[in-house]
Amino acid sequence: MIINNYKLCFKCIPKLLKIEINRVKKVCQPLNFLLLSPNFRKTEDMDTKTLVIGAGGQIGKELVQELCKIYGNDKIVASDIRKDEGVKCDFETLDVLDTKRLVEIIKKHNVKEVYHLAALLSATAEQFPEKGWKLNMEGLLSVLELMKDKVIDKMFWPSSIAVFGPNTPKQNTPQYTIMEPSTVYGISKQAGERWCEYYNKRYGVDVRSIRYPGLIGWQSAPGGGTTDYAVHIFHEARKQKKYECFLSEDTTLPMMYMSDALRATIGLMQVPSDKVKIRSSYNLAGMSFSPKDIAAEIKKHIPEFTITYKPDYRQPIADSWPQSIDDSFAREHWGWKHQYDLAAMTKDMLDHIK
Ligand code: AKB
Repeated sequence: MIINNYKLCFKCIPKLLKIEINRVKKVCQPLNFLLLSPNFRKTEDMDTKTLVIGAGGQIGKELVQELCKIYGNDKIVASDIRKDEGVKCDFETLDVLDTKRLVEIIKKHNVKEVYHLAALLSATAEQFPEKGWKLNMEGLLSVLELMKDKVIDKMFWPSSIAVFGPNTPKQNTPQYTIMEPSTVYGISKQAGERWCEYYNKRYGVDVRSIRYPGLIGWQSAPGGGTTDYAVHIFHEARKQKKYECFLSEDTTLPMMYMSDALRATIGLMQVPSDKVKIRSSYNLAGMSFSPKDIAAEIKKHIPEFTITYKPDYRQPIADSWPQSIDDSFAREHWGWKHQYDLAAMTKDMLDHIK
């Protein structure tokens, strides 16, 4: 794979990262005048706001609603490439690779906290590796640089179970273990984790992160992930009473209901900084199931439901990931506790999807 005339291999990744960070620095430096201008300092007296980058995505949509409920619509700014007409708070169009525009938004709204969710997920990134690497890496480095310059106080950045790879223990995968991700998405998330920890240790930035499992919710559609089948299956069960799954029947993966994921995300952002002892990213677990397990659970509510299997290019991605996760550090450090298991999640999904 060629990026900026460099062949992407494991040996040249450090070199590539250096290039990326230098590029971000180049973009950020000329913008310092914006941040230090009297006009910008004036905003320090204003109320501060929280910016959600990638607000139109599966997590972003629901996170914005939840943050608005907790803090009020006037405290939240949603941003994405395209406007989501449903948003109740301020909305700004933003391509996260456009650092100048990002700084403008931060300045305009006096943003102090950021949830940076914009990313290309596993399946899409495998189809567009350069784009996946660029979006997932450069966006993160831009925000970390702004944190280093004390423009932003706190950031949430999502990692994923994709940081693990085929050589990782599959059951009860520990926080600290062999990783070696085999997808571009996983490589970008692992590199991102290293950068988050580095910026925290070296510059003291308050960055917080979770390794999300597959997320399932009824309000927003997933896009481009390997775990997306676990959302589609509910909509097809209601509409067609059948579903063709792109993973094989016994492919067990770690999953989580969206309301648990939102509680974890906002909960981690709310705890005092000294409780956040891991600054790469926390393992987080909810439930684990295979397509066969979820189909059996759906059948309890819709007896006519049938499932067939036609594994595609997403199967090897799923096969490289853990089956269950040990999240004892999250439980110990900041009191994480999941609420939904497969049965409770299935019932709630079907109650909401008509
Ligand atoms: C994906 O399938 O790519 C995501 C993830 C597990 O990070 N849902």
